[in-house]
Formats: sequence, structure tokens, C-alpha cells
Amino acid sequence: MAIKPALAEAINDQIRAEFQSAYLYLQMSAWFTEQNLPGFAHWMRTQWQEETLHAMKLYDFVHQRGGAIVLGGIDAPVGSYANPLSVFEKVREHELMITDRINALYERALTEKDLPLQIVLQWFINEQVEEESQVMEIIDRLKLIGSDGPSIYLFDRQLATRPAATAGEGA
Ligand code: OFO
Repeated sequence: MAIKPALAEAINDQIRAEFQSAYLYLQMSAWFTEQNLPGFAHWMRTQWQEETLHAMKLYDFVHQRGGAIVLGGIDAPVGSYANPLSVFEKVREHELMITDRINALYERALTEKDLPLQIVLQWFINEQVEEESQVMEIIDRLKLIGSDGPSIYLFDRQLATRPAATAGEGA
């Protein structure tokens, strides 16, 4: 069954939000590289990849359902931060906003009785639970570490081991 144009429009707006997330994390990755924290930079670059996969998952879904893709504009992200903790606090705030958006879209899919969209969004709902928990874990660790240089160095090395985003993780 073809997707209703108004729902396709709402998904297009979520595609824009996913690309906005990707853009934000790429800027954060650059900031970490410039602070000589390559592990954090790698983590953020992987997050950029993941968000791009999220956008493309919705993009493909719209086409599979006979809808049209109309890409919206994305804003320039903030480029400088006080410290790694403030970066991850911003990530948390951003992801909570994304969770609200996904939940609202899901409620709309329920109202419109669009079952395939509900199923796709259930994947995103689970993904948000996972992302929020990962980010909270990093925030807790950074609070514990404070400004202890050697601990930041070790944590940076740990974040460098994050595997690349794969179809399973992001799509
Ligand atoms: Fe940050 O997760 Fe997409 O949806």
C-alpha cells in the first residue's frame, strides 16, 4: 500500500533530522581531532556514519512505499566546546529531542494505521534506547574522570576501539 503523502512528508522531515544529527557529530568529531583526542574523534565519526545510515533507512523506506523524497535544509552545528563532557551533554540533549520526534512519528503511524511504518519505527525506538544508554555511560565516566589527564588519555584509547557502523547497527 502506497504511503500517504502527509506521512511521507513527516518521514522526510525525520530524514532531515537524521542528517542534522550526522552533521552535528561530524563537527564534534572534528573538534575532538583538533583537541588531540583521536579515540573520541573516531567514536563521533562512527556516530556520523550511523546517523547517515538511519537517514538512508528512512529514505529507502519512502521510495519502497511509492513516496517522494524531498530533502530539507540542515543548520550549521556549534563548532566549539568547553570540554569532552560538555560535548556529550549536548549529544544527550540532542538524542532526547530525536527520541521525542521518533515517538511522535510512531504515534502518527498508529493513528494513520500505517503498519509498515510502525514496524520501521519500532527499530528506531529500540535504537534510541541503546543510544541514550551509551551516551549516559560515557557522561558518567567523564564525570568520574573530571580533568584527570591520564584517565582521559586511557578513555580516549578505549573509545578508539568502537567498531565501524554496519548495516546491522545502523540499518
Ligand atoms: Fe542518534 O539516532 Fe538516529 O535516530
